[in-house]
Amino acid sequence: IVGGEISTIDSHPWIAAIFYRSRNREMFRCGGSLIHPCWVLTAAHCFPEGPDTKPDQYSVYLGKDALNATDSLKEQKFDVENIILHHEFDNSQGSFNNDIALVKLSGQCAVESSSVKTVCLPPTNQMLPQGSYCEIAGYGKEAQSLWYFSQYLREATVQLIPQNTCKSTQFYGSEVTDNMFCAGHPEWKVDSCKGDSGGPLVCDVYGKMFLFGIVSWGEGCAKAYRPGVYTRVTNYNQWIADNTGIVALSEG
Ligand code: 4AZ
Repeated sequence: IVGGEISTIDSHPWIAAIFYRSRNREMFRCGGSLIHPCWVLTAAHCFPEGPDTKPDQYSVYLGKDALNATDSLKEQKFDVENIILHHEFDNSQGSFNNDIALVKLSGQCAVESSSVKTVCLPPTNQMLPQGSYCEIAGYGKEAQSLWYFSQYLREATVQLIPQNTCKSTQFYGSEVTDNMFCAGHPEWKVDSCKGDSGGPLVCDVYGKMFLFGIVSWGEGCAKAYRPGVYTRVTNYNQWIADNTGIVALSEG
């Protein structure tokens, strides 16, 4: 997160930290969001092995304030039973269309606490007013030029950018599909960045937070006319239901 502030997991208790294990070393890979005690929603590009992704090389932490420290009173750690990538995820043109994936936690799944809670999926047709403010959070880099991730969970407020604006040639043109939306800062000082991928963009609807976006891509971080691009979660309620049985609020 660029231009944000240190946060605590209790204010974003649905955040998951996904780690990749190779030769007994665990490396932070991506963020994610707990949408059900057994399911984390994240980005498909977090699994560059594609269809060959091996679930047993991944683990998921919930309730984590800091990447490089363990708080055994708050944290819950899980092995991964299954990873479902969207079959139409397409990165051949570097475009990240359908950048969405589901991670199934193994065993008893998440136990709710002050630092571990699920986030709600918005109803399919839930629109947000243009210029709405939403929150992003993650353990990603604080500036594009840094080589290390943030030690602590960070959060920031971004503003939704009208679809036509983000599809204009001054912005991303046709790289932005209807499965994506853009959010940023009027002076380009706030953005998601490398390491925030897969994590949540949540917006307040009548006093309740809903997961509207998944951090997906962008050209650099906090660059003028190059805002963060997010997977449009409301386009995938059917896909999520088909793969997990979870139904978005007020549809079922
Ligand atoms: C990345 O490389 C990445 N500014 C994530 C988010 C953004 C750019 C890059 C958005 O994971």
